[in-house]
Amino acid sequence: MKLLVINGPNLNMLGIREVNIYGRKTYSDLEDFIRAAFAEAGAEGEIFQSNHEGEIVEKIQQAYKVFDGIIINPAAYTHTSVAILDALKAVGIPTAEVHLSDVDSREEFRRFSYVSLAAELTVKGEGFEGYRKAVLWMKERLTNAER
Ligand code: CA2
Repeated sequence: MKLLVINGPNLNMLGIREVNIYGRKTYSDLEDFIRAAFAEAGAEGEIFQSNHEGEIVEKIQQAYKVFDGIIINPAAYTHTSVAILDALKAVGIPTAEVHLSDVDSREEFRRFSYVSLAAELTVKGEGFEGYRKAVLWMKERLTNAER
C-alpha cells in the first residue's frame, strides 16, 4: 500500500504564526507524525508540500498508477482550486481530505471545499490526529477494495 500525502500552501509555516489556530508544532513535527502513522498502518508513504497550485496538480497526475491512496490538505486551494479537483478526478485514486482546523467554524469562505467533491473522507478540526485518522481510514478502504 503506497500512500501520498500532499500539503498545500503555507503549511510549511506551521508553528511560526497563528499558533492559536494551528498549534505550536512545526511542519517538520507534522512530517514525523505522518511517518509514524504510515508505520502504524504498515504503509509505504511519501509526503509532499508545495506552495504552488500547478506543482500540486502535477504531483497528483504523477501519482497515477504509482500511489494507491492520496491524503491531501490543500490548504487555501481547498476553497479555490477547480484544477486540483479535476486532477483528483482525472487520476481516480481514492482520496481523503484533511484540515487541521475546523474550517466550518471559521470565516464563511472556508466552508466550501472543491476537494470535498472528489474526497471520500474529510477530517476537520482534529489537528495532526486528522492525518493519522485519514491514513488508518485509507488502510481499511484499500484493504476492503482488495477483497
Ligand atoms: O485547517 C487547515 O488545515 C487549512 O487547510 C489550513 C489552511 C487554510 O487556508 C484552510 O482554510 C484550512 C492554511 C494553512 C496555512 O497555515 C499557516 C501556518 C502558519 C501560519 C500561517 C498559516
